[in-house]
Amino acid sequence: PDGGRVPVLVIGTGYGGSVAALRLAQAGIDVHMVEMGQDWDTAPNGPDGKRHPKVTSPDYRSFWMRTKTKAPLSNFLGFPLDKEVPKFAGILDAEEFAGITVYQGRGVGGGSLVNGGMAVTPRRQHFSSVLPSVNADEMYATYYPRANSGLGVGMINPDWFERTSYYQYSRVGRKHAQRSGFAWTFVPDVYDWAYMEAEDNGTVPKSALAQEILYGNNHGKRTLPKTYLAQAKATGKVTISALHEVTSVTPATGGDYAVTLRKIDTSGTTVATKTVKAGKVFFAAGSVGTSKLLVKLKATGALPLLNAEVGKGWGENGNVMVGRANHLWDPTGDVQSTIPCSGIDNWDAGGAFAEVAPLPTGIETFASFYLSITKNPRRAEFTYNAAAQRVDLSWQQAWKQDSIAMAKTIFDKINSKEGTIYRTDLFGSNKIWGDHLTYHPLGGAVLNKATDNYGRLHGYPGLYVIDGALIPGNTAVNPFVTITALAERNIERIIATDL
Ligand code: FAE
Repeated sequence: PDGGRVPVLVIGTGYGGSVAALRLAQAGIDVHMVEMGQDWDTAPNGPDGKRHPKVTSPDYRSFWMRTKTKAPLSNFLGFPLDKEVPKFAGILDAEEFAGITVYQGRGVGGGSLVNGGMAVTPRRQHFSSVLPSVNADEMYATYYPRANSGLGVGMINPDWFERTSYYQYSRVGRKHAQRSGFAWTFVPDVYDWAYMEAEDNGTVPKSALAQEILYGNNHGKRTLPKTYLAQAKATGKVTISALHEVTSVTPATGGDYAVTLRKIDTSGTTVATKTVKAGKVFFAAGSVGTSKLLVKLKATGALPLLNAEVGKGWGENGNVMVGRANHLWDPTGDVQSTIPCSGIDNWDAGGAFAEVAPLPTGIETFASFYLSITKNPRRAEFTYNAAAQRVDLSWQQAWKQDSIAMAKTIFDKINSKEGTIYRTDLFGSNKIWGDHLTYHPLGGAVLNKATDNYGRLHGYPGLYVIDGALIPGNTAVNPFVTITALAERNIERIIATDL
């Protein structure tokens, strides 16, 4: 509502924003959410007659405002995979900083639209290193269970796992892990496992079993628009404006905040600039989105009282990718489910937790592929570059050497036991390690530093951070369950005391 006033404005519709919107609405408060990406539930189908394309055939729907695709795996068997596309408000942003490309979801539902759905609660003994200022008893008794239930987390049926050809790659991953003495575990996921079995039986349209991931799933995945956001909308108290980007937040009269928005079309052109007053504003634009906004608003004088912690404590959850070349007697399958269901846990001994990941090319590749989460201790900082009028990030690609060393505690051992080698054809020019990217940006407005212990920004009553920016760089496992659980904890306190 241009020129109007809303009691609460939420910037972003990912995990943190969706939790905030639902719980505020249930407490009787009207909430307006703004999202720079599209509402994919109402977007037209593409030339394939579907909402989202396969991972093997990216097109204009796949990337956020790029003229060339930037797939995480840039090459295959020596051939570059990326191609030119028209600039469009696509679903996956490959945001490039000097030392790292940060992949993020764009659209109503944020990262839930593009991610693998792996829904992992960190082991209790690791929690104090993830969020040192948070009471672990409360998290494990109340907020992790609440998050798991709100997200619809489930586990693969182990009998079907042993039978289906779509998880041959995971069974090979298990065999190799166990032969080298590593702990191998099933990993929970928000994908509807009964639906996936029905896909295998041929009774429903295929999604995970039809190479859909990364650029959206047409079926089966319990994304936020099907869980938290569906519930939030059902209250009748939540409205969502898609293709609206927040560009400024600054104090206004009467304790309100003036929020400036840029309405764009799907090619990124500004079609309107709007101003809205809000009683309270929740920053839920994701670790990068929230950090960029806060750093810019502090530096340009819109929110000068934000403290010096804003922009600091950013990490990439130690993400590093690698492929191994198997022997001919260890095929990983020409059909592969896109939803990973297992991992290798060497966190305590080597600082690495490796997902056994799919490589759903449609042909037998004899490759085992892994995304590792490692205990990389490096932290970067966002700063405002006044000359270029943009926010820079100080991460250096060389810092990933720490992550590579930790991942090698698993894969050097497996290679030596199996007599196998690393693949060199996945990331270009004989590169073994995918060390140029992250899927898991975390931090930049760290809990109990840039904010108080519940996400209230210092200096500005009524401004809150409630997303991955609160988490200081690492969750030891995949992050969204922890982001959701922390948001559940913080919003409960904020509703009880601030509203
Ligand atoms: P997020 O979900 O990123 O939502 C932020 C939203 O704010 C986005 O929709 C933005 O478009 C929007 N936004 C940003 N700036 C603005 C602005 N100025 N104005 C308006 N809107 C704005 O934040 N995690 C797991 O736990 N398991 C997985 O299996 C997994 N796989 C992943 C795979 C991929 C390819 C990717 C990219 C991520 C994956 N993740 C996974 C990470 C997970 O999706 C991510 O941690 C969460 O989505 C972060 O949640 P937030 O609420 O912080």
